[in-house]
Amino acid sequence: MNVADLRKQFDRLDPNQYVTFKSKAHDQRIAAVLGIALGVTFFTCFITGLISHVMQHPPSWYTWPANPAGFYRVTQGVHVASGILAIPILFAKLWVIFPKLFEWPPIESVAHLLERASLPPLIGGGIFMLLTGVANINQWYFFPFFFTNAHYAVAWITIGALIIHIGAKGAIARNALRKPDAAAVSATVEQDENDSAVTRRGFLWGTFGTGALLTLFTVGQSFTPLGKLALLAPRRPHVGPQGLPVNRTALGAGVIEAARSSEYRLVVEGAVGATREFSLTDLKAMPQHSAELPIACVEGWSQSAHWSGVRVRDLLDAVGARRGASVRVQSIENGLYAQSVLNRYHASDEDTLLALQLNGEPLDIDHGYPCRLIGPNRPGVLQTKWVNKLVVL
Ligand SMILES: Nc1nc2c(c(=O)[nH]1)N[C@H]1C(S)=C(S)[C@@H](COP(=O)(O)O)O[C@H]1N2
Ligand SMILES: [Mo]
Repeated sequence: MNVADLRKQFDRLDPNQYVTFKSKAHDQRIAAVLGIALGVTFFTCFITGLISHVMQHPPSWYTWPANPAGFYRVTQGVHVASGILAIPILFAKLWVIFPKLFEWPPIESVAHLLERASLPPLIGGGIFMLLTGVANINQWYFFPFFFTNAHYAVAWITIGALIIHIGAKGAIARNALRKPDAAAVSATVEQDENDSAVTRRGFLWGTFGTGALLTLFTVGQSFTPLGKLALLAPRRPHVGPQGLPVNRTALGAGVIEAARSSEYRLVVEGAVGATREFSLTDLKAMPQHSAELPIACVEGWSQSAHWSGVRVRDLLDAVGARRGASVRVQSIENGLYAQSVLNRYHASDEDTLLALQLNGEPLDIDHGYPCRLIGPNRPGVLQTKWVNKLVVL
């Protein structure tokens, strides 16, 4: 048997003899448009996700600032919104390119091999990221791994595969978008009109329309002017005690008794071993400050509120701590989010408070009574509730 014969045998395996794809949506131009939309949403989601990660798990070489106060609220809102928007676009793209899985021969060159090899991590990673992200904002932990680490690691794999994919497919997409010569366009338009199934344009409208509706009915979870429309979001930003959602309740954290006890004391441990205790009455007797600051949960909801209480830096001054020290803030409870660290910018910021009041009322126990940390430009998870100890580091 010679090479030509072998080739013939090989071509006989071509699956395209058995399968046909009729939809007009299996089209290079549509694939290119969706690819660009997907690239933009994925990169937006990736960058904002990195910001979120750096803030929640600060690396030793970077100290993140306390200003602008609402920065994290915006980046995390955009992170969740761009992830949600990517969902219909990803599934539409997978549908459009599905016939490519049957391409024959399966591998034509080294570049082609590389491009094909990047597909499983790209598709698998993309689906994984969106699925775990949606599960997380719904606090639905059906998976056996720790969300934060897995979501972060797979993000790198996905974005790496995406970069390879763009490198391999960028030129093809550009051509597909440039091409339409008049004859081809009129031919396809005619074809579309003759076809009772979905047209190319209809398919794109359907995809982006779905994305727009999903966004419209969720983005209000952080963009409060649309708060009432956040019907598909797990939280609406106005719903909760004192006009603010609750992440973990006092009952859930098992702190009700300790938080309401007359024995409650805030312990402030100075660096030089100077330690002072404050009762709630002591805290109320100190100078009170107010700040308008958001709670911006990593899960995508956020809401601004009016907080009053004692400046953390005043408490640090009371134990003679040096300005520029960082501080560990501890809660009565000892769950996963029972402590957080204030870096030197956050500890000394005039708006970083141990809040005693929220929106003009004594703090609700679910929001952290008797006192909770609230500071500018912090992920919600680091706004520790039911605080009973500050340790100068
Ligand atoms: N002690 C303690 N503080 C906590 C939490 C917690 O589980 N325990 N959850 C955090 C998270 S994830 C968020 S988003 C905010 C929400 O504050 P809120 O419940 O007052 O709205 O509280 C933070 N403070
Ligand atoms: Mo949160």
